[in-house]
Amino acid sequence: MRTKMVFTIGGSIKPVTRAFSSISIHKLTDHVVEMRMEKAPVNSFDSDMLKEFASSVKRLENDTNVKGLVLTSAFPRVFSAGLDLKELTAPSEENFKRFWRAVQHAWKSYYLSPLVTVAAINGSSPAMGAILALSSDYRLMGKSDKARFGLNETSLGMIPPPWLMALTAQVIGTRQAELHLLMGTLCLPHEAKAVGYVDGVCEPDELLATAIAWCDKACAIPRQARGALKIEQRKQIASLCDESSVSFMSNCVLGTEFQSTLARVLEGLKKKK
Ligand code: CO8
Repeated sequence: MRTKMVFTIGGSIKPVTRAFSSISIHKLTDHVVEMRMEKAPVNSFDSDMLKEFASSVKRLENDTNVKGLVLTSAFPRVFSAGLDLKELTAPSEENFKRFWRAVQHAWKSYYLSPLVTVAAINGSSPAMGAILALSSDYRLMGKSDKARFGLNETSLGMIPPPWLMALTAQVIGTRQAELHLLMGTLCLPHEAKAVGYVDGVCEPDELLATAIAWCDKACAIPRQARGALKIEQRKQIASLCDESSVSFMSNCVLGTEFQSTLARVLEGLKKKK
């Protein structure tokens, strides 16, 4: 257990003791907070991180002073490496389904949040990392010749669930979604901008300030109208993310193609050392 200082928007500081802690909240402006992912080394999402992510969003929604959040990473080269690959390695069906329900819950909490959400992508952001960015109201990526952004699920042997196919098509258009999901493309920042994955690319030292400025502007739109519009635009895609999607993913992830591809991916990550 470690104690962590959590800053609330009202300026008060609450010490919170948790068994795990992968996310911290920092006040940025009167109505905007930074939600910083800080699970070393690469912000991979295991069950605990998923739970903490969803509960952090909920806590911010319950704070009447907070209107918007900027999602960031504490690590300079990685925004998020996506789901924790260890959670996907030969799980029992029961454990996998429990994990996937947590994935879906965390995603829906963020995708349907009435808060203004902006992703400030300061490094590589494959798979679930990209999904969180695509689920934000606005996304900005820092210039880099090393960072990659994209949906590489198929190259891992994972079939993107129907709600992810729909989300991708909604953001980048049907034809581009077909191409990039099929190829599992990982894009450099300027390529991600050209595809429409991100709304803007800026110098790394301007990333946070640019994200805050956009978030502040969106927070000035009347809250009820803004929130209702967002739900209307998103509820159909969110409705695809249900128990049938859990079974769909269970068939894929427990299958031999995914498990043998994953073993090669893990081997490749080890060999990098
Ligand atoms: N899970 C667990 N551990 C990971 C992951 C991961 N996703 N990614 C990296 N690591 C580990 C590495 O094994 C390494 O561990 P160790 O230090 O013990 O050897 C450590 O993190 C550091 O990794 P790197 O040395 O590779 O760090 P780099 O900064 O050089 O590179 C990258 C960072 C680019 C993120 C790179 O690690 C990478 O490409 N990782 C794999 C990313 C990936 O393919 N993720 C897919 C996850 S599956 C997923 O998210 C599917 C979502 C789909 C569905 C939608 C539902 C919501």
